[in-house]
Formats: sequence, structure tokens, C-alpha cells
Amino acid sequence: ARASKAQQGAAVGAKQSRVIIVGSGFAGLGAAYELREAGCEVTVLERASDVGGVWRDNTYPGAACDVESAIYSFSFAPNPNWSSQFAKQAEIHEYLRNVARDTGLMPHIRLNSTVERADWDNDRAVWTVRAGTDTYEGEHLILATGALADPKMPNLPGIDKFTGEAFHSARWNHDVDLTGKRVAVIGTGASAIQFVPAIQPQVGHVTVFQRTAPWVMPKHDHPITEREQDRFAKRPFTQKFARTRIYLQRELLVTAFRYPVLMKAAERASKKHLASQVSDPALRATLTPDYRLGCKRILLSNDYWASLDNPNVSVINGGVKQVTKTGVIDAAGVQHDVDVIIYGTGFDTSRLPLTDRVHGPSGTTLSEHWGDSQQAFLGTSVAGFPNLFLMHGPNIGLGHNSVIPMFEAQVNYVRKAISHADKANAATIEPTAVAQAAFVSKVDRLTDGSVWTSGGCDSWYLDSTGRNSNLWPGTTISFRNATSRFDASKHTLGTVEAAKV
Ligand code: N01
Repeated sequence: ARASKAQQGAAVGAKQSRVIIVGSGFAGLGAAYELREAGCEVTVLERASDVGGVWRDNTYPGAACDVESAIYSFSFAPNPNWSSQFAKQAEIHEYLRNVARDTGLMPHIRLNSTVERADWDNDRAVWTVRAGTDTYEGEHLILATGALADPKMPNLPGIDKFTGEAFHSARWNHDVDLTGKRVAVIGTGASAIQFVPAIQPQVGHVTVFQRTAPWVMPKHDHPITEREQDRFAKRPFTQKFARTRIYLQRELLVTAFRYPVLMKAAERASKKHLASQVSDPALRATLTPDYRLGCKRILLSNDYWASLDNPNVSVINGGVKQVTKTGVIDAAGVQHDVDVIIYGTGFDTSRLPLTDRVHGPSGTTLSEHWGDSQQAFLGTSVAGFPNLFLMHGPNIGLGHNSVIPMFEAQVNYVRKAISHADKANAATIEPTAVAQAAFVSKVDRLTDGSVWTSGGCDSWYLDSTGRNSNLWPGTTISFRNATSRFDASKHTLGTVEAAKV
């Protein structure tokens, strides 16, 4: 009855799907797989010509995951063949392509389908989604567009005047041959610390513009031997055991984030790591952070600091004042002429991708509705936006563990929410404003006094109001618990007739 009502008055030529998912990275593929397993028909809209999300897009030299491969995998596709403890970008991308193919998802994925707009149709209780010349209609819309999908170029005077080559690390221009070139790198975050050591031996000179020194810890990486892979394949419980061990060890880190003073021991270990990599005391001083470890993402690398201690590298402290036709002017006003500028300046986290094009019942977009601080119930559903779910929504990111179990917990909640509405023969479901506010105040309570707010740094974890609207500040186990039992009292259901009002 629900389906036939929704189809009455469907836009001419609109393609129908029970659930529309936007994005085919980890979150989108995970959601599509689990919902199909639950018997739900899905269509995945993907803007690119391939699946993979950030692991398709971030092809910079040295790109790899800083979370162990054993836990950076779906629980339904553990992959005994990971070749190293921390997988590289190409292998993770390949893994995602294999998952999409082997689970039969490919026929349900529309590649090269950039979503331009989504509107909630109050009369029929459906989402109408426009992607190029196609229109899709679905009872439920899931945004799996990631939190770190849109590269952020810095707002620097003169940025368009530079006459050499320039690109962002998340859109690496492989046509530019860096051999022997003078290269400026702006930014020293998780991406830069991976590509700087990879390009340093090749370039003529690299000038690294550091605005804030990052804390770096050793990366305990090693190849996984064929023998181990064989064992994981033949005796899956051994891989499951390894996975659980790493996962639980990482969970313990949340305690340290909660009590920033505990980070002092880790800071000592990081300084020891720095001393072992950089012999020049002046350079060591430049590279020593002045805020509490954990305030920004903790970086793992065995070669970043060492690569900076080379004659063809300069580290300029204090950031960048301006870009000119021929190079970069640093904070002290000194001009550095270069051939290439690489922006390792991170991602736009001021609003989640696409939320400025998703229009709710009143026509207001989700980002307008949120204003400066994004909020959602369980980081997944939003009061006032029926039948909408956000994978990697507000407060789903993690500073301490793999985000994949967070996605799996979110999908579990989405599945139960849809099933609850179905059983009640309801056309719409959304969280109550009270439930959402309670979740948000729990997040605020857990964040209060943590290293993220009292660590003395600026990070993308906090929004322009100073609130943590990006990270889940608890354990992933507590998040899984919160999503494992569906609480009907925290949701409102609606009929098509009610939706018309
Ligand atoms: O970006 P970032 P990223 N002038 O935002 C600097 C994930 N990730 O792409 O610290 C000068 O961390 C900025 O300086 P400051 C991971 O979640 C995961 O490196 O703001 N500098 C900073 O140094 C990570 O947290 C993996 O003072 C400017 C840098 O640019 C997230 O992606 C690998 C500037 C930006 O660092 C983002 O990492 C890679 C300006 N105007 C990334 N503007 C894994 O392994 C910015 N900066 C899973």
C-alpha cells in the first residue's frame, strides 16, 4: 500500500527505488550491502566513474591508511589477503571494488551520477533526487557522501596568480613531473606527512610551510606474509582474533582523550621519535608541537620527520601570507620561488557534502537548518527531515579507532528504523527533537574537558562555534550499544496523509 501510494503521481520518467544512497565509498557500499541483505531495494548514485570514495580520490604518492587493515575492513568482508598491517591506498581501493563486485552491488550502482538536488515531497512522502538528466524517487534517502570528500583550498591572496603548476593533494595531478622541481607544500596534516617523504627524494627542493607542527608517532607497520594470509583464509577465527585485539587496544585510547594529562606519556614517546629522526636541534625545535597530543589527529609515520632532515628540504614555520606569480610569501614576508605548489590543506568540514542541496519539508536545506553547528540523532537522522539518514553524519568521525564499525552500527540503526516504520505501516520516520537534543548534549558532555576542547589547538574536529560536531567522543562500543536497540519512543511516525499537511 505504501509503495503504490508513493508511486501515485510519480514524476514522469522518474526511476523508482525503495532506498536511494548517495556515494559509494566505505559508508555507501556498507549501507547498500546491509540493506539489500535485509531485503531492501537500493540504488546507489555515485558522482565518479568508479566506486571507492576517498580511497579512489586520494591517489597522492605514499597514500596509505593510518588504521590497521584488519579493522579497516567490513565485518562481512574481512579480506585475508591484506598485504601489510597498514594498507596502501591502491589496495584499499581494490578491496572496495572487489566488495562491490563480489556482493553483487554493481548493477545497483549508477556511476557518473552527480546528485544536484534532493527534495522531500510532502504529498507523497518520497525523496526526489535529481542527478544530471535523471530523476530518482525513493522512500528513504541515505547520504553517504563522507565528511572529507571536498578538498579545501586555502583562502590566500594571490592564489590564482601563480603561473606554475598547483594542485590539492586530494586531487593529485599525476601529469606533473616533480623530478628536479622546486616544490612548495602548504600544510602538515595527515596527507602531507605521507606525501612529503614520498616526493622528497625525487624533487630538486621542497619547501614545507608549517602553520602548526603535528604530533607524530611511530607507525608499527610490517608486511603480512603469505603464510599468515593462508592462515587467515583457512582459519578465519585467527584473523577475527587479531582484529578484536587491535580494535580493543585502540578503544582504550578514548580514556586518554578524556583525561588530557595522560597524553604527556605519549608526548614523551613522540619527542623521542623526533629525536631519533632529526639530528639538527634547531629543526627539532621547529617541529616540536606546542599543544597537547591528541588535540588534532595523531599522525603515524616512520619517515616524515626523517625526510625533513635532508639538504633539499626547508621547513618554514608560521604558515603562508600570500601566493604570487612565482611562488609563496611566508608569514615573515620572505618570497620563495617555486615551480609547483601542492596544497595539503585538508577538507571542507564546515558542512557535510550535499547538505546544502537537500531540501526538507519546508524547502529549507539541511545546511540552512543546521546553521553553524550540525546535529543529528545518533549522528544519523535529523528531526524535521523525514526518511533521511546520514552515514558519516555529525559526530561519527573518530580520533582513535576505525570508522568502519561506526558505519556498521549506523546501518544497523537505519535498517531497524526502516523496518519499524514498515511494521507500523507508516510512511515517514524521524527522530524526535527531544531525543536529538539529548544525544547532542551527551556528545557535548563527553567532549567537555577532553583533549579536543582543552588541548590548546585549532582542529577541523571543532566547528565555527567551537563545538565538536565531527567526532564521536566515546568508545565505538558505546556507540554500537546505542544503535543496537531501536527505541521507538525516540521517533515519530507519519502517514502519507499526515505528510500532506
Ligand atoms: O588535512 P588536515 P589532511 N595556510 O586538515 C594546513 C583524514 N586522513 O588532508 O594545522 C597554511 O589535517 C593546516 O594547518 P593548521 C584524517 O582524518 C586520513 O592532512 O590548521 N596552512 C594543516 O597542517 C585527517 O585528519 C588518512 O594550522 C594551512 C593542513 O593544512 C583528515 O583526513 C590519511 C592553511 C591541513 O591538515 C585531513 O587530513 C590522510 C593555510 N591557509 C587524511 N590552511 C588515513 O590514513 C590549512 N593549512 C586514514
